[in-house]
Amino acid sequence: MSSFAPESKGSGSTDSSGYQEFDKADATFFAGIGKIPFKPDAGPAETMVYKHYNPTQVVMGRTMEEWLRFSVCFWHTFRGTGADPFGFPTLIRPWDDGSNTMSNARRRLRAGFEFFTKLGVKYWTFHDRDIAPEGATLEETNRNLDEIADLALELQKKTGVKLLWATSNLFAHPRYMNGAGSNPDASIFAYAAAQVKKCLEVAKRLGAENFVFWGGREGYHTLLNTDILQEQNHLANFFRMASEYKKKIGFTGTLLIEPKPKEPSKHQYDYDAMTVIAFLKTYGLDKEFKLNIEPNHTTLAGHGYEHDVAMASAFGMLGSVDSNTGSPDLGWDTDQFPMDIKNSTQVMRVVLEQGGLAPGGLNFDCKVRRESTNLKDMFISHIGAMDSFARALKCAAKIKEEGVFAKHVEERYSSYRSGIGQKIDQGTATFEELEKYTMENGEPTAASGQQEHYETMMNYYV
Ligand code: XUL
Ligand code: CO
Repeated sequence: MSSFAPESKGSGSTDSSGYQEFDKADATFFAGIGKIPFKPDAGPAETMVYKHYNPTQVVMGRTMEEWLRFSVCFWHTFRGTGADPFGFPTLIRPWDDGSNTMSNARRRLRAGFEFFTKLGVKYWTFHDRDIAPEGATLEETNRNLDEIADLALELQKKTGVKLLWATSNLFAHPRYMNGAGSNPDASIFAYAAAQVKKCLEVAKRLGAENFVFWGGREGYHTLLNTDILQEQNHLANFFRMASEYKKKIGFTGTLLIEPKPKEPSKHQYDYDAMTVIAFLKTYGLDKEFKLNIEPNHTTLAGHGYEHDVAMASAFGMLGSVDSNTGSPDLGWDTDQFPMDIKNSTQVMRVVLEQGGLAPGGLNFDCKVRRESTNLKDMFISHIGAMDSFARALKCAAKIKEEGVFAKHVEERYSSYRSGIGQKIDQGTATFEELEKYTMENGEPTAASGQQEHYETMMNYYV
């Protein structure tokens, strides 16, 4: 069984036998598993039910489904094999023969839509190369993508599942080893542009609500061979052209950039939320793009879990969230399912505060552990994460409704509501005035930050 290899060429090899039963249009991929029910009184070991996520339950004026906008990602859940640098695939799916053929791609897609439907999520996401194999030429690759997009459209219509976002894989193929939009070779820049052009067209056809750019190899390993200013100028031109083409074809989805500080590049240009916001503002692109924040990337950048979500939102730039988590005791992108309710409550506090995520959502850019080999584990992982976020939504709503945090934070900044503070806040104070104020008023009294008081309040809610 070969592993997921987006770079492997050709779609002409013949499928191995034994998979024909899954080729039928009405094939069942998850036999014995029905639609996951809401069962609030379920016991601890009943993990194939929702105990908190009740899509129609109204919280602060909207249904849970409207607030949470869950999405399943195709790459981890239907292309992940569990292979790692030390071992072979462990996640062998009965419908997947491991080949990079079109019939295997169709089987995976049908399995995907059965999974989304049984799980009860309304959205999915994909990279162009996850769903359709690369051909020997760009023309053949585009034909493959079109053919699979036809099937995706049919399955979307049949199930009502919608596309949260699409993205181009500009990092797996060897041609992109030195980057795509920041590549030192213009012909590779051109190839990447052609790939994104096609993917934008497919995204439009499938009604994608957003389009994501993750700068997989947009960065450098050594400054000895890199012109960092030229590379970022080129990258900005790449984004400008994408935004122009989006408008030209009438694609209305939001363009999103997903920050990540490292992996695979030693340093990536889209390091974290503030770096991306500064980049977009520097190049005059901040009205055309928003951010897709992935908390595992945030923690890799050395920040707290919810830092980038809060930072992007504070600047009106939070578009969507790749809701996953790292392992706090490991230093890499483990893409685990988010099960920590305190973390997800912090995210949902920001989401409530900004009035929702739409047209973005909570996309599970997560993979089951390579040891979680049952088909049921695919469900349990998503159910557990969805329940965490449903609980988080309820906690965040209670925090907002009771307003205790808001009141305490407001008090902390109350000196800015009148007098000299108000002048600072409004930007009308001067250094001379502040010197005079300080001389007249003497040494100020520093107030306690009361971190433990706030942490204890948080524990009351979670
Ligand atoms: C990689 C990652 C990507 C993006 C989409 O770390 O998060 O899967 O979400 O390219
Ligand atoms: Co991601």
